[in-house]
Amino acid sequence: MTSEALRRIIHVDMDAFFASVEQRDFPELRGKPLAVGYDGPRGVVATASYEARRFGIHSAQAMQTAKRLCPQLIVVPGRYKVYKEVSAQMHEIFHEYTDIVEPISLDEAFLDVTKNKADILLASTIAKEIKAKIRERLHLTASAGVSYNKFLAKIASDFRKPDGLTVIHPARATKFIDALRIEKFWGVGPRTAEQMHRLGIFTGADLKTKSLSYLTERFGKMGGILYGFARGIDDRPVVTEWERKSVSCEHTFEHDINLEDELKEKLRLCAEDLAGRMQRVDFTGQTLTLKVKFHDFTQITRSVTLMREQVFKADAGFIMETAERLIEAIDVEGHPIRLIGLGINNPPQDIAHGEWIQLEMDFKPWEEEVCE
Ligand code: TTP
Ligand code: MG
Repeated sequence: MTSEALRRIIHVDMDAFFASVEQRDFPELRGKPLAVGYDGPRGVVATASYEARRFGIHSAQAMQTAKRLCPQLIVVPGRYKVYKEVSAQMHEIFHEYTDIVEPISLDEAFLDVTKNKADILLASTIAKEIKAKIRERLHLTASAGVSYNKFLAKIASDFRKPDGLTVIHPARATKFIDALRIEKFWGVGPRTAEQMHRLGIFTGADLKTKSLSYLTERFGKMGGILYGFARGIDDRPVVTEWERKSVSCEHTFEHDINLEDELKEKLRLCAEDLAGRMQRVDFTGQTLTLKVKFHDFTQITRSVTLMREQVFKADAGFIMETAERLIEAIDVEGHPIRLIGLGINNPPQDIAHGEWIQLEMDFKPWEEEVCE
């Protein structure tokens, strides 16, 4: 086992999040099939209560279909402000144990508790405490998964829902993964799964028979990641929100600048610096922000966000081109500049996360590894 076996990672995921908050705040909704979402001709289900899920109702389903499946379905609009507040309260609990918390969505996060503020040895003890605090303080339930990397912790939290706690011990990981259906692997969406099936890959054990070059030739970067997953290897760190949200750099000048050529030259150096940083941490984002601080310490920022699927990559040329357009719109005449900064934020949604598929409840090959 590699040194990553020493890490202790927890994945926490609230149960039927939006629906549970509604049932908590409106007791008349408890025990009833409930969908949160827009109740119009084009409305979709954001989430459904567990009572509604028994009728086959699920997230992203057309609301009209959901109502056909369950005519007594109660539909309420979402209250995002409340969900955000609940999310912040969850994070307060997480931070009682560690500051290495990576939010994946409002109701889901990874925690690295290898070192923790409470000096608790077992991550499962921390997971239990977090679940208890969520119940006591927020009157909600969460499911938690514990393992030595993110891939397995995520699988573990989905293993028993709602209100589950599952531990995948390092010594048992390989056997667990061998039996795991390929659809359940992080990053394998329906299309990739189909392609895998055509290649005779149905389980983790099948995946493990394929070489690294075989997988990367067919699945690119994801192939390499899956090669590791099949062997229980996932060394992605838990990245805090602050680290993940942006990459930036600032240059303060020895003397204030007011010549356009000089300014552009400084901007170019800054763009190169930024691209280098992005490359080092493998970061892309959709928004570029320019910060300009003038000699009198007043400051302005200007941003541009790219359309849907475009991102700023570690490409100094493109960053510079965009930054130049931003700076041209600023009136620098008679306002010497003492600092410029460039930053990229707004990373695109994690594709792998978007393709995540629920683990079926009847999949229980490692009963002895389930500690509740
Ligand atoms: P999930 O954690 O995927 O779902 P959930 O918490 O409702 O249910 P589970 O018990 O299976 O974890 O998503 C969290 C919230 O995000 C969910 O309550 C509503 C919202 N959401 C959407 O708005 N659209 C979607 O397609 C999905 C999947 C979730
Ligand atoms: Mg959830």
